[in-house]
Amino acid sequence: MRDKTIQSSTFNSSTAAKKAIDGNRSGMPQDGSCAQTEAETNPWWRVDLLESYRVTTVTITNREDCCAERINGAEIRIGNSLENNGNSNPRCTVISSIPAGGASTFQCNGMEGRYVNIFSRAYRQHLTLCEVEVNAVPVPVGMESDKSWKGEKQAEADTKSQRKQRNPSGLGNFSFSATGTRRICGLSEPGARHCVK
Ligand SMILES: [Ca+2]
Repeated sequence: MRDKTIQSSTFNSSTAAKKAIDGNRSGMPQDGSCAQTEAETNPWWRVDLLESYRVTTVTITNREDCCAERINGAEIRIGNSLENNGNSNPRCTVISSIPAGGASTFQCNGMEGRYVNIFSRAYRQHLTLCEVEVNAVPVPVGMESDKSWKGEKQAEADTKSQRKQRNPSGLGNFSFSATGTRRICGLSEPGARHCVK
């Protein structure tokens, strides 16, 4: 899956945000495979899926060496908005706890969004994520429910363009015969009377 990650701050050079999607579930930060923020208030981490998906599950691997309880109360948020860095998007769940070094899977039931955030309400604390795995399926063309992350007009243009690509006959306004040479006009197409039958 294509992706981009960012976090509210980075503890040191071996704890970059991308370490949470490096495919390594090691829970030991010294292995260099965990993302970790500075100790701060409301630390967060985000992955950009680059387009909107329906997220089925999010699996998070917690750190193993210590401090497993720091993940408690963190929220998984999914949506298309970058308001408040994406942390105001709809909430999938509040994490009660994840065992030290363990991986827990949270059901998000097809919540739609381009951004998946892990948002902690902690006070002056590190957010450490050793692996975050997002399972998602593409949103069917023309079914996007929230286009607020880009201009409405652009979204509308995109949708029309995609619809045209996937279904050249559009909404039944016109179509082409099997040979591609004969245009058949539908009732609702403006100027239909000019079509060649
Ligand atoms: Ca990792």
